[in-house]
Amino acid sequence: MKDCVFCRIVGGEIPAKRVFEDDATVAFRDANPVAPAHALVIPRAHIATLDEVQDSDRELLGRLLLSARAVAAELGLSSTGYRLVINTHAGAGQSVFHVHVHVLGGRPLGWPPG
Ligand code: DGP
Repeated sequence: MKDCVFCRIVGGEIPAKRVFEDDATVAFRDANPVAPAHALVIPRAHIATLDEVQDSDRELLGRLLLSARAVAAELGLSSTGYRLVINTHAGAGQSVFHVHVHVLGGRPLGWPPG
């Protein structure tokens, strides 16, 4: 989608520090990290929120999680621990409307989240 910042990252129009990619997903460092390790995993295809994901995207959802796990390993978080977050809609903090999985780690992560 032309005016989507994450589509433009996928297309290479906006630079990002990529940490992982495959045929279905791209992962890059978050521009406003809230933890020492903070990356985003996105589908190459534009889907605005988790609520727009279709039953036919079932495999893609699995691919996003597997990519997030690979990103966590790449960032050295596999033994220390990490958290995956999908903010869905503005009320939950979603600010970019291209579905994405936050991969967070590198510091103690409190529970419940804020
Ligand atoms: P959320 O608030 O859950 O929609 O997360 C969106 C994240 O995207 C937020 O943590 C900041 C990050 N972000 C926004 N624009 C850019 C960008 O142009 N480049 C990168 N690397 N991250 C971005």
